[in-house]
Amino acid sequence: MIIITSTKEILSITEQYGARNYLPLPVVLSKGEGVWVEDPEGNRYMDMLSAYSAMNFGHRHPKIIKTLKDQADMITVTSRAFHNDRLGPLTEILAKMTGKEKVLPMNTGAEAVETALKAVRRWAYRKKGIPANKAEVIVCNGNFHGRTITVVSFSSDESYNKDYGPFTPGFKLIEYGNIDALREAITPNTAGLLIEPIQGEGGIIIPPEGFLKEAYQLCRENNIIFMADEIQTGFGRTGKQFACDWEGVKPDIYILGKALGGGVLPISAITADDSIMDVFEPGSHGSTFGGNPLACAVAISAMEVLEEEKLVEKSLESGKYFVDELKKIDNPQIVEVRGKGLLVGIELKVKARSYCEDLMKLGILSKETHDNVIRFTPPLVATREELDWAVDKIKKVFADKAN
Ligand code: PXG
Repeated sequence: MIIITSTKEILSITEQYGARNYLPLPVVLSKGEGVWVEDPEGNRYMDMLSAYSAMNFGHRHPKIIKTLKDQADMITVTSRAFHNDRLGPLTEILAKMTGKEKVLPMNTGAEAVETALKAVRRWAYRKKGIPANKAEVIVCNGNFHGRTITVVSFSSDESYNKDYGPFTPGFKLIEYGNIDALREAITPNTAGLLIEPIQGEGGIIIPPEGFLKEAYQLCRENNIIFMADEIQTGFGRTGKQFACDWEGVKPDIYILGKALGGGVLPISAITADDSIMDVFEPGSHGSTFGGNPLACAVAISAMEVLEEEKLVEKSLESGKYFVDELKKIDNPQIVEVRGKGLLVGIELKVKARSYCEDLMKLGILSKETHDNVIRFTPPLVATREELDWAVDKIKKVFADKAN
């Protein structure tokens, strides 16, 4: 194996052979521990992106890594042709956590979204009585639910779906957070509402207070399945176990991913009651790797860490502190500082990319979202001192930019 050790070499080889579907900041990460990551030259950065919330527990959480290693010494992948001894316990944990009767594991977030959509379509035809192939799902402008053709079929952002047609029909876009738009979009053929309780990729957009509750109520009144995409917002990210908890909403289907894998492996899932989940009979849906014992073991461990380290409460507290500190920054380019828990964005009047580049030079990794929002989503394990360190650098970047 050729070992390449310098940032320069890595950037050049990646540029040469790697597809250009991303535009990463020019930093190579080769080590991580907690909130810190390191490049091949030994420069340290604070990871304030956390792989878009996949790293809620920080890098290489010792308990999760131990579970990973121990499980690797037992059994890793079985397929679903056989049972394994890690899937059952994980389904119990997720069922109890979400208050649902059944759990269906997959791998990536997009697959979990597809799974929820399949469940809703079958439920529409078999339970609600919608005529064949007429089921409609309502989705929101600015949505991000993944990259498959069906999922990008209902994207409102061209960069996600331009020239990928023909698209999957059956989706209706409404304005995010607009209850009247939702009411008007409902027809007898509406089977489900798919929604992010806070839009992450859309620019850390928090819907008006009461919207989720009213939307859920409308779904109840019209026999529509409320699917919450908690892939980015779940597991403490917003200061509650799930972002829907902020409004006391218990979705009919939870869509989970990212942090479920403990920052180690991809694993996703949907949870729902039998009345929905029983539309899947053997053979009707699945995945080779979905529910594999390695990923399940890691997920169990991650869920234990979430509870043992009280990360939900910690996120709420740290998030409040962090947002309050950011709000103290007095800069004419800032439109708004907003967030819940440690899902935080600074909206700017200008493009955010150069701010992220300047932050990187000071040792902070963050990423712009929707051009003009700097996103800060540090691992939930970040300490007060670490957040203070970050706030200091963020203030410095804004001060330097102002000059
Ligand atoms: N739903 C939400 C709310 C997400 O943020 C997905 C679904 C899809 O998850 P997977 O595991 O299929 O990526 C996400 C993912 C990217 C990218 O590079 C994805 C996300 C955020 C930023 C970049 O595709 N979120």
